[in-house]
Amino acid sequence: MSTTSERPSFSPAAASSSPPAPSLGEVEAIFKMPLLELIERAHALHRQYHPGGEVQLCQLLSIKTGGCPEDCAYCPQSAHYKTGVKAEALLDAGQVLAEARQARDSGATRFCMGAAWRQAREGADFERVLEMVRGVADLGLEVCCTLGMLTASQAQRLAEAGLTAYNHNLDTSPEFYDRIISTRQYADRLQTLALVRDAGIQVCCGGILGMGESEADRIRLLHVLASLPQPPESVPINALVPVEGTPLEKQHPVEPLEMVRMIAAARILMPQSKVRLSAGRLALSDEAQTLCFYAGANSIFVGEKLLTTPNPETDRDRALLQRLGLSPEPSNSRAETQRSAWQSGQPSGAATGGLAAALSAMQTELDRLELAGRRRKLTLPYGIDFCSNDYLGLAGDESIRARMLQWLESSQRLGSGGSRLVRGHAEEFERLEQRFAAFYGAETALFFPSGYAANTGLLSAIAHPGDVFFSDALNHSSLIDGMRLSGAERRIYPHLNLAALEKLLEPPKKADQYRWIVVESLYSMEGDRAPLQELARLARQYQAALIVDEAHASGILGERGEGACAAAGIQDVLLASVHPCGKALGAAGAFVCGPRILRDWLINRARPFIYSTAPPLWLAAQLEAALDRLQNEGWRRERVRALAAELRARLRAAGCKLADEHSPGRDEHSPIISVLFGSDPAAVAAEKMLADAGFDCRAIRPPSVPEGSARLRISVHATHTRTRLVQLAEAFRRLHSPGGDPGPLPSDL
Ligand code: SAM
Ligand code: DTB
Ligand code: SF4
Repeated sequence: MSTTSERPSFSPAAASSSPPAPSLGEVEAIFKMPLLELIERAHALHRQYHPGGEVQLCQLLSIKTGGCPEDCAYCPQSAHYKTGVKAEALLDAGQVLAEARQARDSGATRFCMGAAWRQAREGADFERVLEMVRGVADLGLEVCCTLGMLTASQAQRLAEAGLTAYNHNLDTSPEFYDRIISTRQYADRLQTLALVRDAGIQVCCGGILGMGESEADRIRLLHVLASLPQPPESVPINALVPVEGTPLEKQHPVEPLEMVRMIAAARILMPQSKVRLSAGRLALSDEAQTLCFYAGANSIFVGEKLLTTPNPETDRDRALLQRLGLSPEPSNSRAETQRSAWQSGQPSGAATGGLAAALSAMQTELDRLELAGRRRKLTLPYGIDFCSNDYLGLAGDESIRARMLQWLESSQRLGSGGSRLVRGHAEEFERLEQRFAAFYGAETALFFPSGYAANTGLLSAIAHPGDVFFSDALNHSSLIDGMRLSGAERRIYPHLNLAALEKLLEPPKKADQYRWIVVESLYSMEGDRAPLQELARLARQYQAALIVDEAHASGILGERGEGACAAAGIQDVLLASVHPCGKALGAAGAFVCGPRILRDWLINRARPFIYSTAPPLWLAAQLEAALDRLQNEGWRRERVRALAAELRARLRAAGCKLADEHSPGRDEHSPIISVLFGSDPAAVAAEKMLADAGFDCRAIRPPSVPEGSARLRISVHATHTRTRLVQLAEAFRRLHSPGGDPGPLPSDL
């Protein structure tokens, strides 16, 4: 391996979602830094990316112990060695869930199930594992599994069951691998990791120190991990636990400071990942563990056993964290009560029950969100609006206001007085629905009180357990909630990846199984577009139907602003398109457009429609007036699209990384432009700097967008002036060159 004495030049830019892959030389330079300097740098990044001072507690359970056909030289569970670990059958799901509940009650927020398998085999055992995953997820815990190699469909099924992460370690460098394992290849490992990633499951992948590997092997392992298409969300660093009977039984214990060095380098190279101080803690002093935490470890396994080998006692771990002022990371569910119980050593039952306890649990969780920079607050609008969805500027349009005043003068009723099925119906709605159906090129339309109600109402009404939804990974939460409510199976494919979708599609299993492909025509956070015609081709080929949420396309795309569906020639497979009116139309509510039978079905089955009070009648008047503007003033649409293309170019020139840069559905004229910052604190700081410069441009953070892709989402409006665009781009330029002179803007823009 080449060596270099240069100082490391690689720096994980705070303003990017996934740092560029480092070269091997850069990894080496980081790894070989003087230890104190390395720790100092790792700690600074650790504080920046993980400001809460929290350590996640995970609990392991061996659900299928021993008798493994693989020959991993470190492993007490391999059938090749006599270690005293007996081969056992897969545990009962009930027994596993009881363990998981106990783990949760003692403060763990992640439960990891390990099976001594070369690969997970289809059949009753795999079905039982899926049942365990569903059960553990229902307990509000993060669920991780490590079951050996997987197929694509197994990864998919684990994802659907609610698996958070899959642990599959590379263990060491590709060069050293065959000295440790002969029954499988490094490439097999990488293959499963890719399938896990494709299924939308988080990747947990790390290694073991102390197996006789060289420093170069550790550097190579880190290089491989940091160069995966996306770095693993979770990186376990294990110290070999030498087990009698294994080929590595006589290995010298790893130097504690070598663990610290490995953890610090992992923290620098994968700043957003959880770095887990994993096996081998029994051999580490409290002081060595302290240094590991300082260098960037933010998770440990708790409980008196790992899979088959011993682990420190829970009380010792509790005391150590308390002494260090580190707190166990709570889950985003009800784990708060367990967290305080864990800290105090009390069983969780002591803190349960009653209004005061419930409110106090909520407050503690809110405090945690605050610390992590994720607490959401209501903020009144400020500055120049570059964040609302009022793309055409109709929300405050004078002529619409004048028409509504006229309507109010002549109208007797304001509120609707009841649901549409009970006296809340009105001629105004009937007319409105017919007019909008004609505009959107559909047979009928049904008006819902909001886009959320339309999507949840539609999806939960049309599908049943046994049906299957094929859902783009970046679909809006209202679509996700609707699919969940239906009880149908949900198969998620990576954003706009039709090859992955096609792999998931298969002919229906039974005549009465219905299959729905669910997409947005213009994605709300990325601003890119779904390929509707190709999706329709797949729907035809695999006997599925399409559902398209036109939330951000309505009023913007299409010859007349009717959205993307009408002109796409997909009516033969299109069950419904959804057109919210709170965006380009500047009002509220949403139309579900589709065949007459669908409308009749929704009137009978869509619960948000049936059980909501009908919208106020003045809303119908506002929508009539807004549609007039949309139809008569095509310049608004053209202007938004032209301004959007100009702003994109200016932002790129200002050094911004745009979320849709590599998307196959990129649309230069899309009015939604997301500028990536990666970490939450970086996005929030950028929001504040733009606010100081007079722009209202909000940070969007997980869970609204995937982890590590916090961003500022800009929306372009027909009412923006070019001067404003120039000023906004300039503000971004300053953001990217703090303190320095950003230089003049290119004159050709
Ligand atoms: N069979 C599955 C596999 O190999 O992926 C899952 C179980 S395996 C026990 C999970 C991981 O535990 C291994 O990849 C290895 O990194 C770690 N491990 C196993 N035995 C160990 C030991 N004696 N010391 C340290 N880590 C160990
Ligand atoms: C990981 O990297 N370490 C954990 C977890 N992933 C599954 C397992 C450690 C196992 C140590 C040996 C044993 O207890 O059998
Ligand atoms: Fe089997 Fe996993 Fe142990 Fe290897 S590490 S022997 S695959 S249980």
